Amino acid sequence: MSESIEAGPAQHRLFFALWPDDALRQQIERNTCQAIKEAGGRRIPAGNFHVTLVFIGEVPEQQVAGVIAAACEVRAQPFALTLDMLESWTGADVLVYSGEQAPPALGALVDRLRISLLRHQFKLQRQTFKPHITLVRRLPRRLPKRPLAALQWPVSDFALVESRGGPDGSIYTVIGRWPLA
Ligand code: 2AM
Repeated sequence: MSESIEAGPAQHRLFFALWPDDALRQQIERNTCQAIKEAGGRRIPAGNFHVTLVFIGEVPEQQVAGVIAAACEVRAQPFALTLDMLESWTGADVLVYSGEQAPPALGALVDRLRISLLRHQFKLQRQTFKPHITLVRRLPRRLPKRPLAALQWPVSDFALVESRGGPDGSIYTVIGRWPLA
């Protein structure tokens, strides 16, 4: 058997996300650093903070263009996202910075991304969407839900991101960004 058959086609682990700029990342760090210290577990580096919109999963190399085409067809309005709660989710054992009130335009963006991906023949898991940034994984104990300093995020685009496993956790690479208008 040849090497290429054994290795199989290259796969890319992809997801759509809201990707904060550096100033927002610093603000997220400021708002959450005390809670993260108290929580224990494995902290997510500030450079990896994001809000997942749609998790796509493993995509063969030759189908990545289809994901990009699906993104290009999405039209959605800009919106303001507020994150203002700290919660731990059991099962996933994560600590998250979440928003109680998802703006309708955010729900519409997620729906349109999903519909566009389905039109391009991508199969998606059922996912209940609640906007959040994962702060800590392998949380050692559940913490009571509580309000946190609010982050006001004016969202004007969305991103397609590739995730690869690294020695110290996930390495994310932004493949493309699309404006909301
Ligand atoms: P999370 O932050 O809520 O854990 C990249 O891996 C992103 O996709 C992560 O932010 C993660 O969301 C989400 N993700 C990873 N694996 C997933 C899966 N199997 N199902 C749904 N979302 C997943």
